[in-house]
Amino acid sequence: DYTPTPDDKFSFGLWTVGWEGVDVFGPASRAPLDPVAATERLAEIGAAGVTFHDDDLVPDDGTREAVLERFAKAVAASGLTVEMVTTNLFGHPVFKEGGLTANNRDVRRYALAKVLRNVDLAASLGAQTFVLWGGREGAEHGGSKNVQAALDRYAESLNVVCRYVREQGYDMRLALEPKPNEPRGDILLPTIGHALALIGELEHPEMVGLNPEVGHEEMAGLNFAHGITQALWHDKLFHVDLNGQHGPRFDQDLRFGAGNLRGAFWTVDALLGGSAGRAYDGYVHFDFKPPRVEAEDGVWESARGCMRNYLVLREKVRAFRADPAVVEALAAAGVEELSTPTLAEGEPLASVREASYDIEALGRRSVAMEALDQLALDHLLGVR
Ligand code: 3MF
Ligand code: MG
Ligand code: MG
Ligand code: MG
Repeated sequence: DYTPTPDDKFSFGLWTVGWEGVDVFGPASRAPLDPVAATERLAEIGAAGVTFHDDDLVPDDGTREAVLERFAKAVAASGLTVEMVTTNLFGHPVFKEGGLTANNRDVRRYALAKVLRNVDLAASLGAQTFVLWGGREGAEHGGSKNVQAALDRYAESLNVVCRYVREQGYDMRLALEPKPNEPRGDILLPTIGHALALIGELEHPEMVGLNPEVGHEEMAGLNFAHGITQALWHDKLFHVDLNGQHGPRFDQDLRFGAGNLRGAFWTVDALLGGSAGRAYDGYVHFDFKPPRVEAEDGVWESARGCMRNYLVLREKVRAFRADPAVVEALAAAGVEELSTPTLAEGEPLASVREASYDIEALGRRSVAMEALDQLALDHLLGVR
């Protein structure tokens, strides 16, 4: 059966099952969910970890301590791990024009202070990953944002946070979460590639990686499996937000497996390392929204569905990779040949430049990729 166990390392944000259904056209359709009750229920349904934004749990004021104490107790009793903490730099109107990259310097300083405060909180709860999603870092108007200065300020803040983590001796890494748009018209660091490039410019690039989200890349029309595979190749897949999305439209946050199911199959394959590549070993984190039409029963149904779909797909991916017909089809498609370097060790350039190539025959060669893909679909459709 597909019953999740703690070894599967599934985790959920409090804001996911706790989403009350507020959208741009209407108010809440569900009652608030007590974070303690949510934590207990997540443990019951088989999750191993829980994550949250400061604002999901505690207001940024003097009532913090008591609320935190009650939550920390509940987490300990449930057996869950607080594996990731993140800071809300997007909800309050103070961040309407950005947080770490707002034009207004006081806003930036408040945002940085809020991040540092929650880095301390994350460390105190044992979280080793701190996610930063800059949903308000961006613009709607062409001339309103000096993008080069904004990137300077983004890097400046990340450098400050990294220095602080080191000074405190925290065992913690930062993970940037790219998103192309929504809520801002255009968000800075819109894709995995943009974020990777910024990380390369930081003082401590080894401390900063990514938390890519399925829907965010697919909103930009990109292939999520390829994106996370490149992140793995750079050793930057520090965390992940799994969910579902139907192509480039508003951010749907469907449960994992809904939306682009074929993409979900290759996403699981990528997380497992594809054909003998580097695999992801972090928490399998879901960032979805139980649809607004559902009542509380539907909330838990969709949370269970995320894990179930992951486990079903994992089984299918493993069966696909182990299928002798697939091994043969991979060979026929020349997939392994790509692992052979283009030049032999020490080979002089003259030997590649002066060789003769039968480009007509090469142009006519079979690549047998439809056959390979059909095997994948047969596995996904359950007929193999
Ligand atoms: C928005 C998101 C965010 C981030 C979160 C950091 C509210 O589309 O995906 O969720 O995931 O802020 O973890
Ligand atoms: Mg999202
Ligand atoms: Mg989303
Ligand atoms: Mg997310």
